[in-house]
Amino acid sequence: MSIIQGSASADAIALEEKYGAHNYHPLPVVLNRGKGVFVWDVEGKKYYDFLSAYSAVNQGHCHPKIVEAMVNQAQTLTLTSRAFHNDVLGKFEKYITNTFGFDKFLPMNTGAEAVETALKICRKWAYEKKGIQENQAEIIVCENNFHGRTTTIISFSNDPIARKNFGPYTAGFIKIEYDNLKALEDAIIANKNVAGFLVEPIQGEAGVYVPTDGYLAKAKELCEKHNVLFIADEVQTGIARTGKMLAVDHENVKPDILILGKALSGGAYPVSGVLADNPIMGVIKPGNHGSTFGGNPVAAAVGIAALEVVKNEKLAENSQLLGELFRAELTKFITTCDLVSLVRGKGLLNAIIINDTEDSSTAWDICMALKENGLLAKPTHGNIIRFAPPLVMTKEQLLDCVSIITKTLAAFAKK
Ligand code: IF1
Repeated sequence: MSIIQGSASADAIALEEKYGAHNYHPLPVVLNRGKGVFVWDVEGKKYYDFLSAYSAVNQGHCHPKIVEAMVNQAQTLTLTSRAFHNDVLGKFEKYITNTFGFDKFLPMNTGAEAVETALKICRKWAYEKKGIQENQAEIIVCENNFHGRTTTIISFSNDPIARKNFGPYTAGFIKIEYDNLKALEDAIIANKNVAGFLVEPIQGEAGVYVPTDGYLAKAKELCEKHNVLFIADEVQTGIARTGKMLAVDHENVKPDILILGKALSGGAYPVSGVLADNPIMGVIKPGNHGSTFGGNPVAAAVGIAALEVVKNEKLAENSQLLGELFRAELTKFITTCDLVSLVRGKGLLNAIIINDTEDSSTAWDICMALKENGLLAKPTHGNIIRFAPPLVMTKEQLLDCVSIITKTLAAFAKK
């Protein structure tokens, strides 16, 4: 069960323990290979990956088309900075704007940077287009949000672990309850300086919290009515994870600003960015924003390949079908015992709620047992386990996984 002393795993963990900052508490498994829905540890044990690097590896580990695009570009030209043009960025911009139906794309690297970019665009739009007085713009955010780790983003987090002792915090944010339209309308009406509403279509970190049907569409309507930008953070929910290309597609919503990251590269490389139409993106002028690596040729080549794979392999459709099957099978199991109170999610972004207190170790212990049984998943918020496999999974593999999960859970239910 535990890591054997002197093993390759123990050695790798000891190195991180000694020389790495302790900003994570990983499951004790050391991986050195991945292919499709599988990863292998340094002892050669094979696992189903049910985290997909927090939904970055939607296309599966080391997808040959993505790796090929990356290697080819890496052997040709890796970085020019944006001081000069490169011959791949424009192609990526054309491809991604056509794919999602926007006029313009602004490329960055990590999700947090893309969120920062969206916040900056929203504020500049507020002063230059909406006519809000300088430094007065407010952006509405939701309780229990997760948008990244920068000082500004953690300023509007309400997770004490992510936030405490990192102040002073950035001003200009109003926090309201998630999935509460009245709270949104009240906040917009109470403050004439509201410029935008930043929202995750499904709250990932909060434990895969799916809002009421119609919430996103009605929130968008409210924003439109009051000239407030609807900013969708689809860093985790986007790129087919929830059974549609975007989670907002379930409600036919087109955000004013769309934030993408993670699976935009299939996990091969940090690729993120923001999409918006000309009246909004037009506020950004040379010198206002940028990044040394954003829009580099490798990122651009990888981004095109990653999106092509999603379309060619119909990953949204597969995610939708397998997600329904997964929840149906888990629901069947839940009725047989008291261990799990709920399974929820959309597409292949799902979570189960363990019937125990938030500070209990049950979810962690279950994840350790799942690991022994050949499946890797990670608890979130104490008693919630997230299940998010790569979207290239087959029906047979999913049923195999359901059997591993239900057998593991059944062993705990008896205890
Ligand atoms: C960590 C969770 C997932 C995100 C949304 C922006 C970002 C993220 C909706 C920032 C990042 C991460 C980062 C990872 C844990 C993780 C996570 F558990 F916190 F909620 F995915 F489920 N918007 N999510 O979910 O993107 O800058 O990291 O590229 O350890 O921070 P990033």
